[in-house]
Amino acid sequence: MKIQRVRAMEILDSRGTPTLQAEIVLSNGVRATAQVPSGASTGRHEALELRDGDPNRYAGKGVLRAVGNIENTLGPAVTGLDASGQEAIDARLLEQGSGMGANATLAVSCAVARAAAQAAGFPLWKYLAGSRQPVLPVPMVNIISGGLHAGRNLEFQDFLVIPRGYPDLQSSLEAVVRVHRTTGELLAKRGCVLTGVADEGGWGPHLNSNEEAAAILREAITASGASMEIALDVAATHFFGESGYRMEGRARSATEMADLLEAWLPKYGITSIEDALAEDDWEGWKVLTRRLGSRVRLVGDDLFATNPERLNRGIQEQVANAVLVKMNQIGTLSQTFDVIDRAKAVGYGAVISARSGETEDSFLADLAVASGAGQIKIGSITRSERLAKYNRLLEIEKWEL
Ligand code: 2PG
Ligand code: MG
Repeated sequence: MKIQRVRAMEILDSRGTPTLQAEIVLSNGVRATAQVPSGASTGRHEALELRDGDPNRYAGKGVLRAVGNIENTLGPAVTGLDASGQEAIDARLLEQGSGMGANATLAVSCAVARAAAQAAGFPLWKYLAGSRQPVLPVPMVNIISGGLHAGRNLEFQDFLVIPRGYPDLQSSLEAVVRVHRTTGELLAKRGCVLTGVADEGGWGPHLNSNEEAAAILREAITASGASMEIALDVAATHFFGESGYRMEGRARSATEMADLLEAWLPKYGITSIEDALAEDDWEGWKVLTRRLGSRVRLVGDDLFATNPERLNRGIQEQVANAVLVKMNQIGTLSQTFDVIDRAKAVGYGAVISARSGETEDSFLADLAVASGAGQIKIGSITRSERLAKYNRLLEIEKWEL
């Protein structure tokens, strides 16, 4: 089926910030759209997210130039191509230059895949999987937020839970919701005023220390009788400066960060730590991986930026042991699969991840299942931009797998 028409529009994400929706129409009349997410704690090595920079609209964050790039350049470049040739289409999108914006290329790339799946009569995950073995992913769910997602109330960005030992996603989510509720109750008992939610739907309390958040989370897991591991996204890039890792009133070295986290592993049952160190602290990461890599999943987000070259460097230098996968950090579906497949081939973990600014698009859920990555990070279990993905996973579990 050939691509007949491509168009795009500016929509709003979960923070009320502009983002893109693209639509593909195929020659047989099949029509599909895709919406792209946007981060707040973005890494320096992410692909370009093109914004207008016009201070009179959305403080410069409009995406009308990206809309124009889709309608005037990317769309015409792929019109007439066979929609099932994802790699050729993605290559054609990239040929138009990085100035097009990864948000623009990704919107087209995902909309094409969705249209092709529909034309083939397959659920999206089945179409995307190809010869890969699909796996329903285990969620890594945000319960307490800090960092750039919650007004810097804590330095660490995410305190998450990973359900373990449940027979299916449905029962896992029921337990996660219990932990979320119980955490809220424990916070309220301590006098935290809980008037809102953080960017990803978790609690965003003011606490005395980062460790207090881990302790409350463990207490909530016990109190709710749930079986959960704890995961952290330290997002250390965002409090790293010339003096080191600046947290709780003083600067720490990479070794001191490793000391602190190492002590927490058994104390709180932590099995996964993302961005424990900053995006360019390769030496620190080597030490950290040597010390903790056999005991805990060390996930690179800002570090790898879903970039095949950075992941390869990590593999060569034995840095981290897992990669966080965010489609908009790289800009096309084919490159995203390259990163996931490469990670899997060398025994690195892959966690398919949403952004803090999300839309109601559930593409991510299908991608996670299709890739066989086994893990997904969507944020918390409130706010519909998150639930769009969880509910899609439930639907795949119940009706499609
Ligand atoms: C992260 C993500 C999602 P952002 O750091 O892992 O939690 O945040 O989209 O703001 O980069
Ligand atoms: Mg992160």
